[in-house]
Amino acid sequence: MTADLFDDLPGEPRSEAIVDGAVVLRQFAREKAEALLAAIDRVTASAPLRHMQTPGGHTMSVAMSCCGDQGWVTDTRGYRYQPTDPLTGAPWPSMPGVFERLARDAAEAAGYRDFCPDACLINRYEPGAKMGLHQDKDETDFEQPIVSVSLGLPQVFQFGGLKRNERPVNIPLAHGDVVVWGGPSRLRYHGVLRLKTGSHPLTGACRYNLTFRRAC
Ligand code: MD3
Ligand code: FE
Repeated sequence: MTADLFDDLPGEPRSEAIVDGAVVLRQFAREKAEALLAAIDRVTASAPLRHMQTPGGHTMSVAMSCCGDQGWVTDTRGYRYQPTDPLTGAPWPSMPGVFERLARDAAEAAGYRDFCPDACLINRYEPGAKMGLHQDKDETDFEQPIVSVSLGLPQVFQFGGLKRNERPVNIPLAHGDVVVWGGPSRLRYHGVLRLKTGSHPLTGACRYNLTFRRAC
């Protein structure tokens, strides 16, 4: 029981090196959380969150949207980045200033200067939603890091190896945590376990994850 009491304590901002190029910046986004969530609402008002189809014909449990010059999409034709939203045919909403500044600042804090993302994927997990182990390899330049921002309910992140069969390490990610994945960690398999039921004061019964990428 005692452990649960401390689960929700945010703690001080601090940075933890995980392995080879991956850095967790605990609480790096906490003070900007309200502004980030307001910006998510603006983006998803014109590019609605949706459950996309995998090339194998499954419906993803996570709801997704994008902003920036490029957006990541999946359908029965495959995975790819494209400049327009397939749902509306319109260009993806532009990247909010608060997104771009946070992504640059986090990359810099982790030692990656001049990160200039052209895509931000917005993931929304509701209870039961998960993302199986996968690699992010639809981008053109793997020298560019990926920055991820967690908001709302906590969720367990799984960090695997360069081969799918390597046993993953579990890393709990909380509201306000930012992770920068670069160098040799960039192509590691990763995923998130099913979101547990709960309620967060700012997001209610869900977790948002923002991932900033250089797609082209
Ligand atoms: C490690 N999202 O959108 S973020 C994804 O919580 C994705 O929504 C998860 O994996 C989420 O593709 C995890 C952390 C993350 C993102 C990209 C990575 C970790 C990564 C790329 C390489 C290595
Ligand atoms: Fe990923």
